[in-house]
Amino acid sequence: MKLLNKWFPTVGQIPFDPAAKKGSLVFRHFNPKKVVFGTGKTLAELCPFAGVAWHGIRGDGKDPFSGTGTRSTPWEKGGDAITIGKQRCDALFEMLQKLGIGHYSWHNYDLAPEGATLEESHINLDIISDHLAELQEATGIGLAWGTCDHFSHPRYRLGVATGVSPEVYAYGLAEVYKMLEITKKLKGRNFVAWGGREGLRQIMSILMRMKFVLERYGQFGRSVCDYADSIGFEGNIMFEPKKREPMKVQYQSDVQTTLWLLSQAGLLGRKNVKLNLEENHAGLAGLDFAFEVMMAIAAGKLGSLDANEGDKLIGWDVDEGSHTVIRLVPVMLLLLEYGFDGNLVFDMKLRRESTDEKDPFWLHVTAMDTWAIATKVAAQIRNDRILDRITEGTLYAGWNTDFGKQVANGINSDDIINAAHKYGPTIQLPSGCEECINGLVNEYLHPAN
Ligand SMILES: [Mn+2]
Repeated sequence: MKLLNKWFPTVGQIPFDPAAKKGSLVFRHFNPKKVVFGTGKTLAELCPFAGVAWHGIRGDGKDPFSGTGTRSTPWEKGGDAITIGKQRCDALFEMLQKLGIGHYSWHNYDLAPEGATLEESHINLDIISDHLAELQEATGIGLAWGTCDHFSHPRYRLGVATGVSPEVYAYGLAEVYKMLEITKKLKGRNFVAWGGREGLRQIMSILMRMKFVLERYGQFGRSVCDYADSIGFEGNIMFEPKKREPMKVQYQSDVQTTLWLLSQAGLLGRKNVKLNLEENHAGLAGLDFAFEVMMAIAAGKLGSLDANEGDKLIGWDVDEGSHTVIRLVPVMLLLLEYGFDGNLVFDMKLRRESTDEKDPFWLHVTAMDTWAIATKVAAQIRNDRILDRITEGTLYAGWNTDFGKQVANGINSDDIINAAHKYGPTIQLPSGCEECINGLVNEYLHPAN
């Protein structure tokens, strides 16, 4: 397979070379072929990474305080809009191929230019997706998921599905229909419905319309799912919680709120309706990523994950690259225990200060190594069943007694009352072991030498 090499001429294929001298741009932990102890699976299988078009190729260093980027993105120059669109695709695939990343994700207008009419936009999407199909064929890189940008254009400033305008509702839905077709054409694994501006800034502006607005949310979601079925799209339709930004409050705030909305919409029972979760979005809701993943798994609705990292000191969605191992260990424990059929999608961007051609590669290499370390640590913890010893052997041991089993199997009110009298108000409890567990995790992260 020929290595694409035009847009990042100073970077070659990134090798796995743990012995390389410090500061080298190499993988030290992500060896895709390595079978992870106790799992029977390779790191590549356990970490199904995907790169993204929006931050990965379109990101130029803008932040919420700047209208001007700081980085040169040469593929944005030198031709008409279609030529530039194709160059964006080429640059994305070159970057992914050099990193050994097997999948990508995109919004409709990340890569294809938006036209002056819907028809023109659709033609552009046809042309660009033909080019993507060729790149997929040439590199073996596949589409993780497609989605629509329903937050950038001014027409979407007051929402789409839950917005004020039936014309905008129709336009946005027609864009989704087209992007579903394109995603199917590119053999995309899944489709994401995030929404972006489905929320509010001013509570008084919606008080009298709340019921109507939430009904439109459900109707829009049903239309997306029905259309996917009608064209034979076999992937999941994944709804994505995010509590705020760009709106002050978004309706799909967190996993449990989104599950409730999907339930109200009559969509929760559909097998291919899932959730797409993101580390930084969990943080904006004041929740741990692992908690959100756990709740989605509990509901049988985990679809895919956006792999990035928020900053607890910054109040907005910073989309930093994953680099803190400890945040990912409990997530990987869940994925190893319950299985995972989605992708780890790098919805992460360079800082505005990072301007070197190599920086996107540092971003991805660091994130991939971080997930690889977390995977190996989680597999070791799981293999040792060390958490089971604490939870089953100590914390929840009472539920293994005859009385525990009797309660868990269902117990009538008379037996409950009799038991409460018998055991009385002073009941022996085990320690919660929090400090012990913290120390134990450190033992796995940093084994004593
Ligand atoms: Mn984000």
